[in-house]
Amino acid sequence: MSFETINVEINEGIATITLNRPEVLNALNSHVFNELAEAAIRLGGDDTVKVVLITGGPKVFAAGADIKQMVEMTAVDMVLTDKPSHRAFHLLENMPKPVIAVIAGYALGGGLELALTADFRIAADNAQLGLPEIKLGILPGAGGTQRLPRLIGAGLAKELIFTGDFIDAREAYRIGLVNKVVPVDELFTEAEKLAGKLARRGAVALRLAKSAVNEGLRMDLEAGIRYEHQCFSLLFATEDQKEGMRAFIEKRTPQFKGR
Ligand code: DAK
Repeated sequence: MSFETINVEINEGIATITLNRPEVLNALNSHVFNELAEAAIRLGGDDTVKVVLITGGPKVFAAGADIKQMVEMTAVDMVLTDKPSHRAFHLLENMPKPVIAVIAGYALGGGLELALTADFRIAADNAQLGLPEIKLGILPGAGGTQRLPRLIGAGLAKELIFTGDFIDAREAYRIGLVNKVVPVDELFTEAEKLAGKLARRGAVALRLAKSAVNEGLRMDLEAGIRYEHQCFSLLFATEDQKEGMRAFIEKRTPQFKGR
């Protein structure tokens, strides 16, 4: 897959999307959002891809949306240009397979909002995370005021949003913003290890488990539990369910086919 502002590589079922605008700390402009959307569509529909990693490389994740592109924009421009970022983030969040944000260095503003669309976040010990938009006279407008409180609770989210302060990886781990912190030189090995583990799970079960959590969060508890039961029941139509349970009984490792 060839893009200009991102690189996409696929290796043994694990796709890695790497942001590639190092000269501006991977700032996200509409071209990046459009390419992320395209990558999400292609990787989401590619059955050979089991897990997707999103990263900015070992130095920086992304320092936010491109301030130089936004500075002279008007409210009307914003109304007309909200589509690329919202579309890309919606497609990434709803990819029917696990997505892991692999964060080194700064993950700020739209960069952190991008990481919030992933299922998990792994951070290097050099990571700095924050939503500094308030210091620019705006607010997080690419999902930050919505996804962050759902992840870490309203009180902690408001603290980050209202102060614009950065937090380090340890603090991000303490408040549940990232799942794991590792030394920077082990970041990609750890991410690949986790991705490899997920790639060996049944793809249909993973897809429905992700859907049950994501869709369930949009429902009341009773509706969520009914939806969970539909997903659960559907899995009994898969070969993977038979294989998983037989393998347990026969004391062997299951070989899932994703069907
Ligand atoms: N945009 C554009 N350029 C950026 C940038 C950014 N967000 N961040 C860094 N750069 C550029 C710098 O301008 C500099 O370029 P030159 O001056 O060399 O040409 C280069 O990257 C290196 O940056 P620094 O020289 O500043 O590097 P430092 O190590 O000194 O500082 C820093 C690193 C990350 C602390 C600093 O660069 C910084 O504070 N950056 C801005 C962080 C920030 O405020 N981020 C939030 C941006 S607002 C929406 C879509 C998206 C969004 C909202 C709505 N819809 C369409 C509805 C999102 C908004 C945002 O993310």
